[in-house]
Amino acid sequence: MRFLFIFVFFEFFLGNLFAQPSLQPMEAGKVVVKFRPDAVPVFETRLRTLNKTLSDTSVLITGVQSFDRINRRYRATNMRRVFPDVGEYEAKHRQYGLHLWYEIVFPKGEDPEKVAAGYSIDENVQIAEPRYKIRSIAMPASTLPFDELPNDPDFEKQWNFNNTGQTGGTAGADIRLIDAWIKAKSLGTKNNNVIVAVTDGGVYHDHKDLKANMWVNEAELNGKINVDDDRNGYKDDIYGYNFVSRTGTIVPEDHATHVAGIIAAVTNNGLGVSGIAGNPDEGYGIKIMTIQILEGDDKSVESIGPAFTYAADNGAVISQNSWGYEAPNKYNQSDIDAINYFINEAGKDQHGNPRAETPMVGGIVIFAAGNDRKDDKWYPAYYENVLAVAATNHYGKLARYSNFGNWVDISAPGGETSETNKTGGIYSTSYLSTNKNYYEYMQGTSMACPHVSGVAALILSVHGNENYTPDMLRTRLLYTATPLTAFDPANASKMGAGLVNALEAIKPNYSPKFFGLMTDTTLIPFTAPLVINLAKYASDPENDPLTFHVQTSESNIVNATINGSILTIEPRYHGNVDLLITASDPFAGRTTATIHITVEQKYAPDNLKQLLLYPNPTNDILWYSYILDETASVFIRIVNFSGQIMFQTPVEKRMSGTYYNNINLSGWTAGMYVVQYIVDEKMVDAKKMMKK
Ligand SMILES: [Ca+2]
Ligand SMILES: [Ca+2]
Ligand SMILES: [Ca+2]
Ligand SMILES: [Ca+2]
Repeated sequence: MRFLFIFVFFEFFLGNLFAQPSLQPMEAGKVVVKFRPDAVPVFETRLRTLNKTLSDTSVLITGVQSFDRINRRYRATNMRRVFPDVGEYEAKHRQYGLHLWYEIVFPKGEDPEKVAAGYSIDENVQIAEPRYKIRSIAMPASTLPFDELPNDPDFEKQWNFNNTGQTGGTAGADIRLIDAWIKAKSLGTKNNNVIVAVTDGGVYHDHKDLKANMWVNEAELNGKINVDDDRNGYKDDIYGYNFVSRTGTIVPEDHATHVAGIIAAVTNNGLGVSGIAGNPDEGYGIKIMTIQILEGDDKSVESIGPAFTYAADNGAVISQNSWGYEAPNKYNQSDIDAINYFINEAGKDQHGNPRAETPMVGGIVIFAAGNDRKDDKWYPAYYENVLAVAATNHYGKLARYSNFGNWVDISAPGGETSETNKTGGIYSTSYLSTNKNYYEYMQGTSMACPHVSGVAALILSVHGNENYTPDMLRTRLLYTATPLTAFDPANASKMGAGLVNALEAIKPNYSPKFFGLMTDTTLIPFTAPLVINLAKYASDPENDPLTFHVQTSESNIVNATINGSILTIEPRYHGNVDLLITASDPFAGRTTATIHITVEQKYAPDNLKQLLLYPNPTNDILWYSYILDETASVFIRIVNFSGQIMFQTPVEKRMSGTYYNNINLSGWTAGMYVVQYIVDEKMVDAKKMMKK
């Protein structure tokens, strides 16, 4: 019912965008401020002694005069940390400045934007903003109750996984899941520690088709009620945490349970539906952590941030999010800070080291694009560091409700249901208070998003290890997506990389190879650089795009640079040098080859002018070298900028060759000098030199 209400409300809103009064997409009576680091110790000390409760009505007085003036003006009654102190991870949270965020409470009649503006002028405050409301990205569900639980043949309803045209859609407009499972089985599993944080309403963790794949905090399961048994800062967090009620009691809901089932309903258990990464018997079993930030008709968590830090600090590496702010162009910076914390710190312990057997170091955050059928800035999906997911129908076309635009990263099946055809929706686990082990059809980008989270989990369960990074995962998801140009030419360019493709995404990566690149020593003249197009000598089994890198054993003999695939080797000096060339694909597949170069000793008269200085600038010792191509009289001279001679070597008759020596400049006045190279009484080269 909650979702029906939201839907009707937004239809109304969209049709009257400019005629209606403002939506007030903000929480009443609250603003969020970020203090300057030097202001916070005062507040921390003061708040410890204040002992205020949130029901207090007296004005908040902290002893910081400028701040208290604003508290009086808006009759602020309390403040508290947005990110609570959670013990062993507190130090890491402080590195991210999360302790600087406070929520300030004031009477609900005040306009939060005005109050935020009022606080933002205080010298102690860096940022002050209203708390923008969030909503589940849900669509009205078309329900199809079952009298008795179906057996696994309900996989037939899951066209999104394997579309044979069974629902009247287009065969092949699916995520290639059957082929992916076959491939995963042949590859074997590498990691059973993939935890996906379903950040949503509460997941019904006792659902018969989900229970085996729920994350369980064993210390709390076997611990004492109202005690934080594992000392992670949260009491009784067995399956995750309810950030709305601030308790461990998850309140099960249909939407979150549906989302969780798409990712990890228990596959092949003779019951109900399949989940993308839900088959522990085959080794690609993953765990769902339920992070409840929405509850009932209108209750949502006041501060999203701790939902992300909790998930990261307790082992999740994939954050699944089918929610967004109520209005476009709005977001809270504290939420964005927490999303970045998840991306950087998931898979790491409190010291920043990889967690034991983590499938990835760092996290990926995946968001539904939203159901407004608009190209607007819908945060957090719009935020560039997260993956934004648009929805397709069973024809592989942009679903009629889906947001779209060049900010969308990828698409996945979200389905479409109508009164006459419910089977075009996405069928998954759900929850009714009267039928707890429920299944139903739903539609929305809310349903599309967990397809990407599920495929991400499948990739990590097959390939994940301590060297796997979020960049590799993100690249793999986007790079292997099925282009939508064939299914929906009109909209394909606004639907990101294409339709998520589980088969291509879990294929192992093979490293590129070099072939035909010269391995014998190559003699190059002193006069001209050698240019090699490395793309002609390297290939990747999957035709992945390659990036090249070069490392030089002796940078004073050649200067080697790479621009795209073009390697340029500029001679500087005669001698031998090895160039180590690396070709890398986007998934950490790499190969190396060594090129041996000899720069010819014989040089043309033009190259006589070879005076080299090192280091430059210098503190004391200056090394110099020069090249001589025929027998001659030679000396080196240093002059200051007034032309005064400061130093001169004896004039010596020398054979052709390379000479070097050093001069001790300690005690010289700092400044600019010129080093001159004089051959048979002619100055053939001069270089500026800086004495520090
Ligand atoms: Ca705990
Ligand atoms: Ca407990
Ligand atoms: Ca099942
Ligand atoms: Ca490759």
